[in-house]
Amino acid sequence: MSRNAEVAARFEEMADLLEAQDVEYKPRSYRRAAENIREHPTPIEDLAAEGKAAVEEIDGVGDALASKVVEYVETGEIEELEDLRDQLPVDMAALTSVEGVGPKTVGTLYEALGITTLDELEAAARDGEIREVSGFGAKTESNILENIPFARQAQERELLGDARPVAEELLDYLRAADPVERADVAGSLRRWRETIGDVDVLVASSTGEAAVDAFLDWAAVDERIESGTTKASVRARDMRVDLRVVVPEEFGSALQYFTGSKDHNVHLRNLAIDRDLKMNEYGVFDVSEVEDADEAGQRAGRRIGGETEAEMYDALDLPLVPPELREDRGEIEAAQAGELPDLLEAGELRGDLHTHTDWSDGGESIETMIAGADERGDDYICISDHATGPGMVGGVGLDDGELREQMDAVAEAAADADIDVFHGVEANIDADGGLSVGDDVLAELDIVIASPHSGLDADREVATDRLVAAVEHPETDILGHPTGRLINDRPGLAPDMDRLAVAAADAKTALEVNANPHRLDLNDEAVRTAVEAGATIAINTDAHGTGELPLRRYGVHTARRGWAETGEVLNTRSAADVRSWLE
Ligand code: DGT
Ligand code: CA
Ligand code: CA
Ligand code: ZN
Repeated sequence: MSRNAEVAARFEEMADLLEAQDVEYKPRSYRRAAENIREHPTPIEDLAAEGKAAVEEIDGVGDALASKVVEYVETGEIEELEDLRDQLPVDMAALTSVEGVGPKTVGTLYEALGITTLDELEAAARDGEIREVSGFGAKTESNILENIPFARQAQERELLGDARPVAEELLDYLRAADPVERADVAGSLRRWRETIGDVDVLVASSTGEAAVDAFLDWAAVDERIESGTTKASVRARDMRVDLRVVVPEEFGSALQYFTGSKDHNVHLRNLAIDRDLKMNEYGVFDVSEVEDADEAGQRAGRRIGGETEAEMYDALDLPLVPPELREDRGEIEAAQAGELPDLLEAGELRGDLHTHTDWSDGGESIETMIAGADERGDDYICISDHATGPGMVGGVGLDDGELREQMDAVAEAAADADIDVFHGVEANIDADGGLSVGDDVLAELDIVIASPHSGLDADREVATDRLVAAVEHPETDILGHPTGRLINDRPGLAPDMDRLAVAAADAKTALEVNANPHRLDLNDEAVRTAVEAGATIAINTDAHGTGELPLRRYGVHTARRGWAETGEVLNTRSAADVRSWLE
C-alpha cells in the first residue's frame, strides 16, 4: 500500500468510528479527504515533509486534517484515531463488510450486545439476539446471517486486479537479480482466478539461498513471515507472497505443480499412475522398474521430463493445457480427445465497446478517450455514456435530449479520428426489463448497452425475467455487466444463466464480460455457459478514463477461463464486421 492509501484508510476508519457514535458532518469530510489523498499523484510523505501547508493544498484537506496527516507520517499513529479505537474496540472493516451493516449498526450492536468481531456477530445472529435490539427485526437478523460467509471470504481474498500488478513488479525485480535465472508466477494468479488467496512466485536458480535473500531484500517487503533455504513467505503491499526456489532442471515440473489447481494436478497424477509414471514437483518419472513407487524417494525412477512444463503434459501424451483451464472442469478429458478450445488471445481484441467520458461520470473528454484507444493500437472505440434512469444517482446520466446533442459531438470527434468511433449509450434496465432511453433515440445510436444498475437483490426468477426481457429488447446490442456484482463487495443478481444464454443467442444480443477487476461480470463459469449456448460475448473495460483501458486483459483471461474462442468474441472482429453484426 502506498502511504497515500495508508493515510486514506485511516481517515476512512475514523469516519466510520465517528459515524458509529452518531457524530454528524465530520465523517463526510474525512471520507472526502481520504478519497482525494488516495488519488493524489504526489506521495503524501513528500508533502508532509514540506509541511502542513503543502498537505493543505489537497482538496478537502484543511488545517485540522493536515495536522493529522503530518502526525501520521511522523509518528505512524494518529492519536485521535487511537482514542476512537479505544472507545469502540471493534473490527470495523470486517463488520462493515457484511452487506447491510454500516458503521451506525456496528455502533448500536456494540452498545447493546458488545459485538466486536464477525464471529461474535454471527453467534448473536444465530442465537436470535439481534432481533431483540431496538430498531432491528428478524428479517434484518436473517439477512446478516446470510451475508456473513460472503463477507468472511471477502476479508480473506485479494482481487486479481490488485494482486497481479504486485506480482509483476516482483517478477521484474527478481528477473533483474543476479542469482535468478527464471521467474514466473504460479498458483491461482497464473490461472487468473478472480480472487487470490496468496501470490505464488517460482524462481529457477542454482544458488537457492542467494535467490531467497534477494527476495527478502525486495523493497516492498513489510514483514518476513518465514524463510528457509529454498522458500520464503512475506507480507508485501498487504498481501501474502510465497516464493519457491528450484534448480533450473526442475523449473517446468515445479511450475506445473505450483500452478495447480490441486484438483487438476490430482487428476493428472492419477493418469500418470495408470501409465507407471510418477509426477511431482521434481519431474515426471518412469517407475515401471521401481519396486514400491510410493515408498521410493520423490526422485526415484527414470526421469523423463520436467525442465519445461510441456514435457510434463507430453509424458501423458497431452498438449500443454493453458493455465486458465486448469480447474478440473473437463479440460483434461478435452485434452485427451484433442478438443481443447482454441482460446482467445489478448492481442486479438480490436477495440473497446463500452467506455465513458466526462459527458457522464467519466473523467476525460470524448476526444481523449478516442486518442487513448488509438494509442493502444485499437481499431475502434465505442463511446457509451450513462443514460438517466433507475440506479443513476446525482444527475450523472444523459437524458434523450443530451444524447442527441452528444451525437453531434461524437460525430465531430469521429471525423477527426484515425480510428472508427461508435456512438452508444449505457441504458439502465428498469424493473420490468425496459430501457431508460426512448426507442427513437436508441434506434439512432450505433450500440445500445443495457445494464442493470438497480434492484440488484432480486430473486433468481425475477432477475432472469428482467434480464431476458432486456436481452430481447429489439434495440439492445450488449447486456452490460449482466449481474451487477462487485467482487468481495456485492453479490449482485444470480440469474439462470442457461436461460439467459439461450435468450441472448436467439436474440443475437452479446453478453458482456466487463473487464473491470471489481466486476469480471460475466464470470468464468457464466462465460462458459454463454459460449456453449452459442451466445456472442463482448469484452469491455467500461473505462471511465484512458487509464482504465489496459484493464482489458482481466476480461480476456476471464473469458479464457470460460473457454471462449476468438470467433465467439464480438470485438475480435473488424469495425466493418462489428457494424454488419449490429445490423
Ligand atoms: P489461492 O492461493 O487460494 O488463491 O489458490 P492457489 O491455487 O494459488 O493455492 P495455494 O497458494 O495454496 O497453492 C499453490 C499451488 O500449489 C496450488 O494451486 C497447487 C499446489 N499445491 C499446494 N498444495 C498442494 C497439495 O497439497 N497437493 C497438490 N497436488 N498441489 C498442491
Ligand atoms: Ca496462491
Ligand atoms: Ca501459496
Ligand atoms: Zn459503464
